[in-house]
Amino acid sequence: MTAAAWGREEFEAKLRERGRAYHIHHPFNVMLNSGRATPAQIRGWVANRYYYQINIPVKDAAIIANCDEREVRRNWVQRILDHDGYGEDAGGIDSWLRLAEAVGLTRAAVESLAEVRPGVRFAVDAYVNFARRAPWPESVCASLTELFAPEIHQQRLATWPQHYPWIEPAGLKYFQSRVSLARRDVEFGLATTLARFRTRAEQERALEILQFKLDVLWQMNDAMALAYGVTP
Ligand code: AHQ
Repeated sequence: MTAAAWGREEFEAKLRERGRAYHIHHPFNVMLNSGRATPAQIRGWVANRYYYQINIPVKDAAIIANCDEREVRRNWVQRILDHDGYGEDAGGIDSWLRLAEAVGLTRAAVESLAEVRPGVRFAVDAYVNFARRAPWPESVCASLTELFAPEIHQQRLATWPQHYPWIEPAGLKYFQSRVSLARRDVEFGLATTLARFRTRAEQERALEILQFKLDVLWQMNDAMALAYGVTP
């Protein structure tokens, strides 16, 4: 006897419950946002997270390549422009390089990827390769870790200026931009996931996919904690 599908509200609640495994709770991130990080740990985090940032539009392009629905592509293409830039807007990747300069790194050093730890690279590559081969609704579902992203960006904006006065405030522009963009992204991603994962088995699969992406983010923090330490 197959279990009955959850209603929309219950399914959404189950997705949101997974927020307890979001990387906002990882000791490395807690250290960053509680003011205990050294400049070297912050520089390591910025240089490593750059690899994630430059791969987001690659991941999103893979989703579009797998998607045969024009309306979905029309929506999703904005995410690529948000990161790569469009017209006068230099985009989120450029903002991340601005953050790199604000924490005392050079653009060239960060763009060289020389500092990217193997565990970070493998986690990010796992996410991009997942999006390349999975049906596009599964990759939409994987992006739903952004349900929890506005909080982490707001936490940085609320804590970094007083904890890290040595970081040039202009460098925090990326976090500011993501608060509203993450909310916009999630509106479409959540509606699509709730609509496309209908049976109980599909809904359980959606939770598995979200957990995979939560593990990607958690593993990135594990690798950085190993490389740079977690200051108690
Ligand atoms: O800056 C982030 C971003 O643009 C995205 C896109 C989205 C996706 O498609 O998987 N996920 C994501 C995330 C961003 N920032 C992370 C952070 O901690 O700064 C959080 C991350 C996410 O929650 O998945």
